[in-house]
Amino acid sequence: MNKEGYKSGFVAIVGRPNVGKSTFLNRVIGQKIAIMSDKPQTTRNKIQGVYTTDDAQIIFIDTPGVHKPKHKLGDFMMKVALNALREVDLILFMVNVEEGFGRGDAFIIERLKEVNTPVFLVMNKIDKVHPDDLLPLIDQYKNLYPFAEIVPISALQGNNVENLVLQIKKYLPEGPQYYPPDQITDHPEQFIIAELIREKALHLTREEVPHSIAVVVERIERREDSDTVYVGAVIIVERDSQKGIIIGKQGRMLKEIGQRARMDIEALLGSKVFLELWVKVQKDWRNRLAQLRDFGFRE
Ligand code: GDP
Ligand code: MG
Ligand code: K
Repeated sequence: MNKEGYKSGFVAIVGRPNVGKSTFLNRVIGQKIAIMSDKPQTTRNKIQGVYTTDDAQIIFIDTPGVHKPKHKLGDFMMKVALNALREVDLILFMVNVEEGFGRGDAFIIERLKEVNTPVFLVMNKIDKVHPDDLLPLIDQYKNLYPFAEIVPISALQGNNVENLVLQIKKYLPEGPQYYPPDQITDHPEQFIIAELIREKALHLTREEVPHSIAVVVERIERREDSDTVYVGAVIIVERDSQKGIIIGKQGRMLKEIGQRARMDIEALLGSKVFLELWVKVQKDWRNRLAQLRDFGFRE
């Protein structure tokens, strides 16, 4: 599923509460996500939505710790959040033009200064203000941070949202479709499961394969007719020789990786697991996936 010229990448949306982040995601991706994003925030960065078209896949990520910490986990979360911000392809910093600049914004901008990732200023709720009032606000924000793009939108009414998506695509690198097109949100355990499998693969092959091998969990399904959870995952390597090592003689290595990973996943999910593993060769994945690996579970 790795088409020539296909673009894909990770985009973090940050912004004070009520600026319209969920509304924007719903507008871009569809109804289902609202349910996801209403879940209480965890320390982990989580995928809020996956937008897939014929030419691009945008994976939107929530980074809770960017916002002013409210509890003891604050420092920890901030560290996780900053790491995530470093590794995404693009950050959307969303503000509410009706409210103007606030202290929460200043806090976020300080975090943005600590990373090199390009940042868009997304000025939301333009339906609430007169266009003349927008320009001074743009100037004010421009002075605070060198935004890669400044895009005014109305997430609620949809004004300029399509254009924003176009701009986002321009900033994404060429890459694979990480998620199946029908996948809208992520399963929270997905990355941990991927890492468990990767860990077993590295360990059992005595690190004969590089650390940059990646695991993408494509499916987690709780089947209604049994208490077994079905997990389908792909181990992605860069070379045929690595594929051979992972699969092993008569598939023995892959089987062993699967068995050991399954036990860990069962402990994690608290239920029986049927784990299906594939191995896929995908050239030039190293850079992208070395980064991907770190989402959500590290630190
Ligand atoms: P979040 O906390 O950043 O996720 O913000 P929400 O998406 O939950 O939006 C907060 C409120 O702002 C909701 O009542 C939305 O309907 C409203 N809202 C979001 N975007 C817009 C917009 O473009 N225009 C107007 N007028 N209201 C908006
Ligand atoms: Mg929200
Ligand atoms: K930056």
